[in-house]
Amino acid sequence: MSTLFPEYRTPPCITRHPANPVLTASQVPYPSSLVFNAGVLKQTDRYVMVFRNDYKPKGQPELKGTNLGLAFSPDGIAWTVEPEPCWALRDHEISRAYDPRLTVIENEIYMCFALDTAHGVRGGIARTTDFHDFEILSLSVPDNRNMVLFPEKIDGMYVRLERPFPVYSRGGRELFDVWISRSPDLVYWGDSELVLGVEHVPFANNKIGPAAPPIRTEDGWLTLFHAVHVDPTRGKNGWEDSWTKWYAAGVMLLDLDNPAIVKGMSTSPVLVPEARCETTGGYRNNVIFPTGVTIENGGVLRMYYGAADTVMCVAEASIQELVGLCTESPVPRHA
Ligand code: BMA
Repeated sequence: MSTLFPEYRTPPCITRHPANPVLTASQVPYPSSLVFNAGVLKQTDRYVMVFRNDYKPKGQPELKGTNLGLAFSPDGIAWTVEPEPCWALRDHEISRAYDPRLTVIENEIYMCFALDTAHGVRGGIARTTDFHDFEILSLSVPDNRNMVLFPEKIDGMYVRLERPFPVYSRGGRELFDVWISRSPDLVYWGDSELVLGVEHVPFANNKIGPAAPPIRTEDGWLTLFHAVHVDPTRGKNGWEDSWTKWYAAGVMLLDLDNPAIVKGMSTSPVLVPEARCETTGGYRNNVIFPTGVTIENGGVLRMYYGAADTVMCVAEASIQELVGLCTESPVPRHA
């Protein structure tokens, strides 16, 4: 059980899968130390996962490399990893691509990803048909990441949530929010608006960010986000040198016609680090980082999340119950 925040518990309507963790580095047939933050899609006859794979190059003690791995599953729980990574970007400017999110829009498969470059972190969107060739459609200016695409156009436009990091203008510290942008073609992005400020999330004091692609419900776009709390008195936790942050998942409901409007939000987190693989023995303990969702029979939302930046886990909840948690509208609308 979480000891960091006794006041926050994963609500009873969320069930962790008994098979957790559903994917670990030991299942990967190439160098792999950490397997986490995966985009997931449910196709007609299979589930597809593109996961972040951090590894130590041969003979080196430090984590130095990141690539993206590809796995398939008949049920979304038992995964088989393909023999080779599916994507690795590295040149004089780019050090890695990571944290993929997958969305299908009008039968095309898109992957959002973060790109670490010598000149800052960029958010990218690529199109693929086979999860091997990725055609990059757009890359943001730095610093931006955690992009997720809505699964359909809204008012004729593609829409994404994103998380810029305006350090300079926010007092020189991390204090980051969820934004929305729109595009006619997935290449040119604009019409940007603030969706949710970190100050509107009672369980975050550091930063928040989009998690998995939103799903349409009658009441609005059901949207997961991650929320980060920092307490300088908290001890280091995990085998990374200095990790003290706490990451939980929150849920909100965005207006169907104008998803810049938060119709409601749960005032407590919906997934709190509590299970052993989330709190103990990981690279960065106490991290829940959802990056994929699928819709299952009986109106169930399956949530895929990186746990402790080390393994992939799954939790499920009734979509109706999640919608029911989004009771309060936290954001005063500006004129
Ligand atoms: C974020 C990203 C994620 C990571 C998370 C927790 O800033 O780097 O990839 O899972 O921190 O470490």
